Amino acid sequence: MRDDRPAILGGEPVFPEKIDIVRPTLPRIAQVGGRFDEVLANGKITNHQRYVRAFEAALSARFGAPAALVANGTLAISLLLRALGRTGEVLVPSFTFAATAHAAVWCGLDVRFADVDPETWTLDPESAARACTPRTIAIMPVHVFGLPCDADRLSGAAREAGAPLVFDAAHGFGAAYRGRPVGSLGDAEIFSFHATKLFAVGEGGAVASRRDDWMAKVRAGRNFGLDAEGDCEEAGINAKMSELFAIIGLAALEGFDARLAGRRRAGLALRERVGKLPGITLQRIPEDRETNHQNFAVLVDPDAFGLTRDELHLAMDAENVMTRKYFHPPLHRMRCYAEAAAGTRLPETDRVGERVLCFPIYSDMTNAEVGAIARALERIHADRKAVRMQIVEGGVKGEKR
Ligand code: T4K
Repeated sequence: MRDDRPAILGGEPVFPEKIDIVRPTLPRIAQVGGRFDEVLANGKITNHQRYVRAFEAALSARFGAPAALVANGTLAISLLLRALGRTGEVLVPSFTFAATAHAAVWCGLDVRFADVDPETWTLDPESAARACTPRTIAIMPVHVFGLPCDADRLSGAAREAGAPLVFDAAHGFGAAYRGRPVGSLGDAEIFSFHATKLFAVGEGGAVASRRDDWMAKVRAGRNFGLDAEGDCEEAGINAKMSELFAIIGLAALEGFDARLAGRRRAGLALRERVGKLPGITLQRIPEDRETNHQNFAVLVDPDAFGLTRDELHLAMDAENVMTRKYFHPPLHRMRCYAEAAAGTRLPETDRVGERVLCFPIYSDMTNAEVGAIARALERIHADRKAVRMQIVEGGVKGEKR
């Protein structure tokens, strides 16, 4: 008879070796080797040459808004915020990766946090509107896990506050809101092309905006602030993307729509299998939005599921399935934001942050992989009492993140 006990109780793990939360799909040498060879031979390897310009043109066409490539998503946010040319505070969700707020702090700006919607986990337009002050210089929501924010309602909040709406779209490449591609929403959007992203280049990022004045500043700012005469109106930084990454980006773009379709299949299959378990809640996808399934996240209700999120994380680890608590702790609970968050109450962010757990999702995920992840969860849930006892009494420890 098959031993279907959870691995944490002595059963065989559903995967023989640890599977990563992310498995980037990157172009192979056959697709990029010729161009690599060309730039390595001619030495035109950085400072916005042929392939960075071609990649930028391709992205602009995709977004329906001019794009500027930079070294990573964090610098994309910083350059954009500096281009606004104002001092004050940036309104951000606290349920996001640290870079969203850190980039503002690195520009000498203050951050202020607002709460998320309880079902979509993206910035709640009403909470954002309430949190704005006369010092708000921008509202920066995040398309968290690839689900576009409620852009139209946030746009209303931004108009009322007299502040631009700039999206942290680090997760959002390929997603859409009311038929409009992420990249063309609000006053500007920034992207990350980090290895962990659905559209992965390695390291890289972009700013997309129809505001010519901001884009001119971003373009100068990523190259030390230099103008054509060699003078600098403002002190810039080095945030250039190399030709090698641009070559990878161009090749990655070619197969992207097929990868997005694969990701959607995997996301829907995981939602179908995992979402049925008691105490597991999925991110709600409103009908007017197309997620790109950048991450597969669930909330674990400890009473209804019978285990806490942290206990499930340990039990999945024993199954050789890497899970991550993106984004816990939320930013307003981080030591570096204690002062900025003093007196701020974010009950939905706290609830989501305490319960969220991200599972592996890949663009080339197989049905067998989806099935094994679901089976692990099902059997952990079926044996939840013994699993808890094993963790508590056996002193099981694992990775904290
Ligand atoms: N805004 C938001 C909302 C963001 O999420 C991010 C970044 C940014 C802004 C800033 O964009 P960038 O400046 O990064 O372009 C990752 C990434 O470093 C970070 O880009 C990302 N968000 C954040 C959510 O997660 P870690 O610390 O979780 O990655 P790590 O090294 O623990 O790896 C996680 C998984 O990925 C493992 O399964 C291994 C796999 N992996 C990782 C790397 C680095 C690979 O397969 N290949 C790789 O090269 O941070």
